[in-house]
Amino acid sequence: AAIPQAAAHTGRVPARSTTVSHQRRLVTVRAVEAPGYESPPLSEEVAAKIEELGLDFERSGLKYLSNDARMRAMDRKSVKFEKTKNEKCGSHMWSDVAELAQLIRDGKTKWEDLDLDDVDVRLKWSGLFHRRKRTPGRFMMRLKVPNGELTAAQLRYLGDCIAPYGADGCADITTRANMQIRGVQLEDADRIIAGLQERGLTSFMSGMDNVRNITGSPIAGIDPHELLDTRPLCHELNAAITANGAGNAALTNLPRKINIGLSSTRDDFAHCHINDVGLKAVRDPASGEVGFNVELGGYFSIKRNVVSISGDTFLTQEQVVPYCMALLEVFRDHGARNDRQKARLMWLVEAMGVDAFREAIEQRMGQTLRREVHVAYDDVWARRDVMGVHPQKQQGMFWAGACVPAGRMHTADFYALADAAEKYGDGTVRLTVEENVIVPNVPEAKVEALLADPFFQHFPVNGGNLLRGLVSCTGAQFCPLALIETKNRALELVRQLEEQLDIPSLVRMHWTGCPNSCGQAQVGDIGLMGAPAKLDGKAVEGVKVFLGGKIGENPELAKQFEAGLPVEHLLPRLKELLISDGGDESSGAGKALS
Ligand code: SRM
Ligand code: SF4
Repeated sequence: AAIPQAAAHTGRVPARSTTVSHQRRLVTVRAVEAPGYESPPLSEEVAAKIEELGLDFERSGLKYLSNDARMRAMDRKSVKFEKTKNEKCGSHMWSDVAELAQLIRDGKTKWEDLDLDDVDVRLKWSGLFHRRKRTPGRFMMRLKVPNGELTAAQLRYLGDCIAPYGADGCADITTRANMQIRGVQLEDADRIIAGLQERGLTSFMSGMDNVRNITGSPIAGIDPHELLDTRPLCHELNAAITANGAGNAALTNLPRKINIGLSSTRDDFAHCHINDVGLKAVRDPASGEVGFNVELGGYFSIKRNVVSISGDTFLTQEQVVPYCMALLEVFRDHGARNDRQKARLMWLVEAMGVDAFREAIEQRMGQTLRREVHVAYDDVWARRDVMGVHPQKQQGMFWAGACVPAGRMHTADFYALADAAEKYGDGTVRLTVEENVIVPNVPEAKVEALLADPFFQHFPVNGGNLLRGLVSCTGAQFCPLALIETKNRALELVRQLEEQLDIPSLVRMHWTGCPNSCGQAQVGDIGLMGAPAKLDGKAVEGVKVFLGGKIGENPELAKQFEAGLPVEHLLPRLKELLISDGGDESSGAGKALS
């Protein structure tokens, strides 16, 4: 079917290289020109509908959509969030947040008196997630950390941001190798955001119907096995999508969230298979060129969990940013807006077919794309564990992967990590999608001292085989959707299991507090998902147990093994699962996992 053409971007806004140039020292990132967009002219039909609904077009999220998408967004059956966006685009919060903060500082209003949709929904466009249910008046602020790379100065700033909130302030490394800070009060938010932007970071476009943090290889640029360094592309893509962190109104009203990940080795550290757009580096056997095969549509949700399918496209490195920008426009203008459970990219790809989807992107790029490249390997590639100390491709240099238990960090941890990165490495760190941290570029002569440093006892480089593989979503401590508490419970169970069992090899245990699966339960060797359960006839916190998730070159989602297991029964059940068939308690990981 012919794809109706919406307004592609015209004109350009000047490059603002601050975000990118601030960000890096070791790798040179090209300054990015953010695309300038024009609002497509209103069709008569759309204008009449806007009038009928009494919407303010200039303020609404309809502005940059195609006329077809505008009609679908205004459909009577369209969902609540589309209505909220039609009334006022979340992009207005990029400036409104300063006004609201000032009004609160001046004592002229309180967060309780502000428009409910602004506080609880639209502020997410600025990265501010009100935790009304768990900690009313406190916000979680989600950043964007392309390729998970942070500098010591940025780490110290994040420590400074949460320090004033005392016991309410903490932070989490996320399953998208990103950072979220907690305890934030609205009256401080504009200043925190300004400080982030001064330091080459942003929180804009990190929630609701926006592109999520772009993930890459956590050992990019230092990995002896990588085909390319994913960092420049992650930074450039992030800069283009977010208009260098300032916010890009034209790409902020997507039908739903969208995840993009880039992998540079057969390890697939970015988990391309569970990203809406997975770009997997390959060397074209014919030309020798290194580019990316595209995978499309992987995602998790309450209703559907699916691994990506081939997008039958090969991209050169230069095509990555234009391809993703065109793909986002196609998603924006053609994705479903009347059912949020059917709005993720996979549904659009399935509805259009892979070839028509590629053609729609080609039309917008104005060029034909090559088809997927087939690469045959005659060996098996075991996904590497990046925790611990490993030699880099640079002679005499090492990286140290350190466990951050359940990804949780406090003010002092930020300062100590920044100090450690400067003392032993080059003053930078990488976050991983397993919620851990890597200190790169440690000269051989400093490795011993690093390992003996008390800080690395707290964030162990040689952590236990369960701790090293632990991933946990936020859970009931802060998340309104959680069915169970996760992080603290997970850590306590890991402590007990590591004390009681001898676990001879890495076990990846993924905890997720509800079926949205932010903690990626289906990816783990063992996945635990918050679910209802009964004990002695009473409703109690429970889990579904998933087993056998495979990651890396030939990924498979874990399968449900058990439902309705009360959390009280978890310790004995996990012990059972971890002890091998014939096993005594020292024989290690096994039975159900093998
Ligand atoms: Fe998520 C919603 C936390 C990664 C699927 N996710 C939420 C919210 C915003 C719910 C809410 O309104 O509070 C959670 C915020 C809790 C909090 O206070 O932290 C939340 N998601 C997270 C994080 C922080 C979990 C973590 O501990 O690391 C991750 C932040 C990533 C980031 O930096 O942007 C996070 N979320 C994921 C992932 C994993 C991934 O991206 O690989 C998934 C599954 C993969 C996917 O999206 O396909 C995921 N989150 C969801 C969903 C289900 C999406 C869907 O299509 O139905 C929701 C609910 C929604 O969007 O309606 C959700
Ligand atoms: Fe919250 Fe559920 Fe996501 Fe955990 S999986 S962070 S409980 S939405």
